[in-house]
Amino acid sequence: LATAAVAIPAAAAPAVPTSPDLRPAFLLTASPSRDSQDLSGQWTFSKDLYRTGLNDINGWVAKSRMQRYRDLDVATEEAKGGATFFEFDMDRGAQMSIPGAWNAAKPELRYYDGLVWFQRKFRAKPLAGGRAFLRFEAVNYRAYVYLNGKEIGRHEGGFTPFVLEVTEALRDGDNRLTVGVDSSHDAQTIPTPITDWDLYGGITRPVRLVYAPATFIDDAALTLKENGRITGEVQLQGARAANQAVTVDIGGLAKATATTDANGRAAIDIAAPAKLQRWSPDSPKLYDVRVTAAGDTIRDRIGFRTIAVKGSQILLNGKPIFLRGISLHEEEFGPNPARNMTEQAARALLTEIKHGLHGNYVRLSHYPHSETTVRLADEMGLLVWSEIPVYWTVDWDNPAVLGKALAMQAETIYRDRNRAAVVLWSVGNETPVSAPRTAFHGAMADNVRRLDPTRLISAALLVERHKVDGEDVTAIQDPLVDKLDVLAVNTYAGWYGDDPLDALPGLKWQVPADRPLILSEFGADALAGYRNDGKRKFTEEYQAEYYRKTLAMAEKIPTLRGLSPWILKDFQSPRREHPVFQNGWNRKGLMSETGVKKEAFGVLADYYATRAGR
Ligand code: GCB
Repeated sequence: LATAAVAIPAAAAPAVPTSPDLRPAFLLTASPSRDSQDLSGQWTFSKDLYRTGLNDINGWVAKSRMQRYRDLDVATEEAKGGATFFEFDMDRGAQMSIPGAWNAAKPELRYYDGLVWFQRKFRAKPLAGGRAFLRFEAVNYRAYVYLNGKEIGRHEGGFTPFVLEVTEALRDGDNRLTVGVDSSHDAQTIPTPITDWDLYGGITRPVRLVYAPATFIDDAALTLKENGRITGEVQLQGARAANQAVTVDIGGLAKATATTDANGRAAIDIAAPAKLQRWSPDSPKLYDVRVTAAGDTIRDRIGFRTIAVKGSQILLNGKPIFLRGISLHEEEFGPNPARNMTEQAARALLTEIKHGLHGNYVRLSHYPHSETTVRLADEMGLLVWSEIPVYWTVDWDNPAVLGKALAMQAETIYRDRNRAAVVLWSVGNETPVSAPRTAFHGAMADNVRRLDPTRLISAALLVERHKVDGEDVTAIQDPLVDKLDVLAVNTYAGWYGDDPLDALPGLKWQVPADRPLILSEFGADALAGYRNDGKRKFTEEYQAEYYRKTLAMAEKIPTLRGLSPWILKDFQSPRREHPVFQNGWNRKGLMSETGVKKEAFGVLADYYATRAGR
């Protein structure tokens, strides 16, 4: 086929802001191995639709009556009598279980979108001469954090961790932690308010109080290189961080030593031990890694593997691999999900992929999923596509928004770069081609390449249909392909398009011959249990037939190296309001929200069972 004559706008020079490594002030990536206190449990909360706790129209008297973060025992103050009064009391507020989204917690908060204050009291026993930090795994979307009445810090971005030092503010004994959580999105947030998933405001992932010595190991990262060496870095923080001896022990098989530089950073570079077992989905071997420096020790469990692209092949540990996957939203099974990814909830989802579908891969869409999920993928053996929610559109022309995207990307990479399971960083989903958008994604891709040159870069692109020499052709017309290692497209012919299902296997595709391609999405809605002869949309039969025909179409694409159809289970979305079939649920799941398998589940499982043998 000749190349279709379509004008492609050239990418403008990207305006890349800020420091090259975008490392957050503190990472505490191995915090589960440290002395720490889990602050999960019952928190009190107070709605604040008019944001009176942050500011008030006049900013004076009413402000102090309404500031939820004051370190104040309201009942005691009231008992004194007198003129003073308050219009909040966090101590006597209603309670909610944290982590979790408020939308599922209380019926009156189902569609609440705005500011909510949360409070948790706890007792602490700080280490003499040591430091203390709060590590939030995720707050959706903005967080305003106060400890004992003092502002500790803020964070924007709903799916990435942040660490705030509280050494000064923390009391030996009783403490009052207050967090204002603002779920509202606008044209300058990532994502914007326009998506196809639910809001889920709240402190959606665990919060820990983490203790560390005055000088401590903030982070240690290791990777197996194709040249057979294990390289990485160890970062110390604190007054004695420079010039320290560092030891890295890899499961007793190998030991590396190094010395930190003036910035507290030590480079690791050793030959991989001969006995090192490579991590793969079939054999997800993880090693206990122990890092010691300046009297501090951290532990992590790390797998070692290589991932590369050669021509149109994806090579895992040097061998071609086909990605048998599915897309996943962060929604546990059940009629009223709260985004509470306990290990049990994550395991249930990943087990359906690994053992139900015979998969070896999961697309964690459309934002970084919980640390629990990614660690489980490492342990269970599922390759991971990771993405940040640069979804449909964001404000492409705005350097501040690009700055947010790069920071989110960096927070994700620093969080997950020890996870062997993660092989693909995606820089966007279905973003319509334009020069500013391509420049934005280009800057993101360059950022990823700089921060993590060991993994592959992709993006879920849109396809175009054209007439070429009178023939109907599906093609990728997107200048962003130049920045990507693996091409990926979302295709919905047979669902959103007018093509009859029987036409799908005959559709012609025109894609670059020298690059691997993944169908990052395809899918069709079906209401579990709605059945007929298969000619009607929303029936299980239609969805199953759609899968058969789309798989037949996919088989004919010579560079196809993976699939992650849309999606494992039905998920909540305010876009989906058909009163019979949807009722607020996107029904493209292969399973219902409660886990009932639809006919198409079996179609994909059978296909992957045969694919696994090829
Ligand atoms: C897409 C989006 C995904 C939607 C899906 C749909 O292309 O990437 O977020 O949920 O289509 O169901 O339309």
